[in-house]
Amino acid sequence: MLTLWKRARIATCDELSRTFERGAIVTRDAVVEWVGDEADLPAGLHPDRTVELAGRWLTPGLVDCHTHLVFAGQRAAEFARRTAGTSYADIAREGGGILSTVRATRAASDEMLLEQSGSRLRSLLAEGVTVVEIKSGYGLTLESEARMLRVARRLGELHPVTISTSLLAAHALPPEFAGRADDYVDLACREWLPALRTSCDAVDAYCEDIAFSAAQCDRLFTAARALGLPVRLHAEQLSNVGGSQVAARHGARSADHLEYATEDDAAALARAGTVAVMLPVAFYTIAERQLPPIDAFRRHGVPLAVASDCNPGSAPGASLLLAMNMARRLFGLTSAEVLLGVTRHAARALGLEKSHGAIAPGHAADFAAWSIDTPDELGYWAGFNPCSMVVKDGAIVLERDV
Ligand code: DI6
Ligand code: FE
Repeated sequence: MLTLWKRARIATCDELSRTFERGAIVTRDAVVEWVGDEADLPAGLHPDRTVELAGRWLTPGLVDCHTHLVFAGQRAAEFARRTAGTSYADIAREGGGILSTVRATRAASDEMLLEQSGSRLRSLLAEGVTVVEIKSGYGLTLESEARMLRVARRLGELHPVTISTSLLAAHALPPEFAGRADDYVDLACREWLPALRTSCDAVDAYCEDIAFSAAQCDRLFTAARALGLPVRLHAEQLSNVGGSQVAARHGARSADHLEYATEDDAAALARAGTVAVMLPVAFYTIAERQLPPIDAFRRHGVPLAVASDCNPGSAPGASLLLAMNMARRLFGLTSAEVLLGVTRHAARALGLEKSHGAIAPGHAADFAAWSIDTPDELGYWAGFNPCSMVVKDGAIVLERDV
C-alpha cells in the first residue's frame, strides 16, 4: 500500500539532520520511499491512502536503547531507605538491589512477567517509542536468562515495537557463585554464550567494583566477539574501573552511564566509534553528583544517546521523555543533541542505524507525531506527553488526544 503523509513539519534526524516546514513522506507498506518538501513530491503519485497531519511535527519513532524492562516486582522499600541516606552500592553489598529483583523475577510466572513488563512497554509506546532494547540480567541462571530473553522477544510479538535483546548475565554475581566470580564468568563464556547466541542481539555486562572487573568483562567480550556477537557495557557509573577502555578495545556498540569516565576514555570511545549512552534518570534516582564528561564527548566527537534505563532500582519508571528532560536539565545536552540521542544515535547503539532512527528512504516507516510548536519542546516538558500519534511499519498504531 502506498501512503502519502502530508502537511507535516518533519525532523528527519537523517545524516544531514534535515527539517521540512511543509513536508511530506511517501511510504510503501512498512518502508519509507521518499521524504521532502511537499512542493517537490514526485509527479504522478497515486497513493492508496493520504494522511493529513495539519502541521503537526513528525520525528522518527523514538529508540530507547537501554532498558531492563523485563522484571518482576518493585523495590519501593529500598527506595525509602535510599532517600533516608543509605547508598545504592551499600544496599547491593548487603545482597539487596539487583539480587532482590533476581529473586522476584525467578519466582514470577511467564504470564506475570509479560503482564508487568507489557504495561511498561505500552507506556513507552505512548511516548512515540517504536524500538526498545531489553536486557536480561535478573535471572542469572542459564534457564532463567533464556526465559527473560524469550519474554522480551514475545513482548515484541504482542506489541507494535521492535525489540532488541541484550544478554546481561554479568549483571550481578548470583548467590550460588558467591566468592567465585571468575568461575561464574568462565561458565557464562564457555556454556551460556554459545547456548544463547541466537536468543540475543548483543552481550552486555556491568563493569563496576560492586559487579564485574574490567578483566572479567574483557574475557566475556572476547568470548562474545568470537561468536560474532556485538558487545556493549555499563561502564563508569559509580567509579572508574577501566570499563570504557575495555569497551573501546572490543569495538563496543555503546558504553553506558559513564559518569566517572575521563578525557582519555572519551578519546578511546571516539576512536572505536562507540556510542556514549547517557542515563540521567539513574543519575537522578541514586542522587549521583559526578556529571558525565559531556564536553569531552563533544570535543572528541563521541556520538551521544539518551535512554530511560527503565529498571526497578536506579530508574523506576518507563519514560524516555523524562530521560530527555533530565539529559537537558541535569547534563546540559541541547535539544538537538537529545533528539539525535533518542533517534539516530540510539539506533546506532543497537546496530540498527540503517533501518531505524531516521526518516529516510529505505528506513522503516516508524514515526511519532507531536502536538508541539517546535522540536525544542522535546525534552522541555517534564511529566507531560505531547505525543499524539504513533506509526509503526507504516500503520497508525496509536492515537491520543493531547
Ligand atoms: N546499572 C543500573 O543502573 C541498573 N543496572 C546496572 O547495571 C540498575 C539495575 C537495578 O538496580 O536493578
Ligand atoms: Fe542499566
